[in-house]
Amino acid sequence: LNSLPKRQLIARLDASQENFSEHLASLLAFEASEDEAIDSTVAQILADVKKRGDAAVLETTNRFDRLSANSVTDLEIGQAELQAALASLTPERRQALEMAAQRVRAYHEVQKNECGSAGFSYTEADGTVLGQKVTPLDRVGIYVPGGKAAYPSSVLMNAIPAKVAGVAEIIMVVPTPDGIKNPLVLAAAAIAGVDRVFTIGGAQAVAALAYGTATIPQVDKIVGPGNAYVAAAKRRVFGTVGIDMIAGPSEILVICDGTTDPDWIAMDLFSQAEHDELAQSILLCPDAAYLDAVSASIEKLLGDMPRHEIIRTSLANRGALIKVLDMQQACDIANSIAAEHLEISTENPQHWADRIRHAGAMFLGRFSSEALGDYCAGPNHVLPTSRTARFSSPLGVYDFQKRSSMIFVSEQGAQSLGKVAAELAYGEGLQAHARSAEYRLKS
Ligand code: HSO
Ligand code: ZN
Repeated sequence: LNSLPKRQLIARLDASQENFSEHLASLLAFEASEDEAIDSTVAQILADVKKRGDAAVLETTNRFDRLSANSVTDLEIGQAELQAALASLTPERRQALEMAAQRVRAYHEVQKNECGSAGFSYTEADGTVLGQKVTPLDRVGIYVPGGKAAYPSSVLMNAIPAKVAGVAEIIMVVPTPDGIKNPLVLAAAAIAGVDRVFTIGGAQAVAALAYGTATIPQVDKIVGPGNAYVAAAKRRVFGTVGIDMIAGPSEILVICDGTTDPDWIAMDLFSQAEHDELAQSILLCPDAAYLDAVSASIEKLLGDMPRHEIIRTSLANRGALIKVLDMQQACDIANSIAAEHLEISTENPQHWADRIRHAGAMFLGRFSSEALGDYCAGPNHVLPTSRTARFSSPLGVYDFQKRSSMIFVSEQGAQSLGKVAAELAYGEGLQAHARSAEYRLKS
């Protein structure tokens, strides 16, 4: 065994290598597995719940989660039980959860005020008034995964912006195999102000929320992460309800100038790698000796991690320490990666942040570890993954709002607009449109 060559823990790349861009491309390649077998199972479950409602939800929950009940009503967790879960926490844990919630709420309150929630309107010279009205969604469903991936912090991150937006009713679903409940998840639901919680999961829960059943009310939008079945179900119900996004594995990209304690950076890379085997951790630095130091830190620290096997797999499959020419090149590469999380661990981080256009969240300076943002800095930890930061944004208050256009045309305005509209309507061959506009013209 000792004679076997020691396997490299994490790939080393140099951005000036000839084939660097191909290397990087294959590192970033992630196929959101659109498994046909999963998709057809999901299609059947959706159709079944749509047709048979509660009965189908009960049967599938019994089959997949070994949770039997006489009615879906029995699968609801009441407010008293949520409060009891909150009361069962140690004071330290409860205080931390409350502090995190309060900071996330404060951030999203500011976001609400800054993101145009008041709508707008303006008046033209002839008295015509045009504008936009912003309203919250009526009812939202939050999917919370079960088992290993049940994150109380994600309950806060999904529910609080909805609450701040003014969503009237929040329904949470959480798979509960064998009926084993996660008290921290329930406590988070209590703190966030979730209205109703059902212990159901998988495609059947997505279906119940999307179509409604006798017991589970139909929602307007479904948010929250889930496994391949949940992702496939969300894709399929999109259009009947809104969905947030289909999240891929977590990613962290660190740009370091080579002067941060290498142990800190190694641990930041671990912090995403420990989420799952497909997570991605990449470091960019102009100093090769510093990359050696981080490598040494990784070797030194990995063994102590309870989740070292997951970390090892994820670093080996999708991790990299990359030597860059200079900080500008690091920023260029960061823009092409468009990572979910970008740490800028340098002097004067704002200088480099100004050069970044694509990242779900930027963590500026040596003290801003991603872990702080995952729990309690305040901004949302639901972020665009798999390079989707090129075109999408963190989950926010705006995801729980919609906009209506407002049009008031004055009598005078109807004269000039009527002529324009009628002319174009005749051009399109639409008589009734033209007449409708012309009726309002003064003869
Ligand atoms: N880093 C995850 C969020 C999370 N981390 C939850 C810990 N708990 C999102 O990419
Ligand atoms: Zn995390």
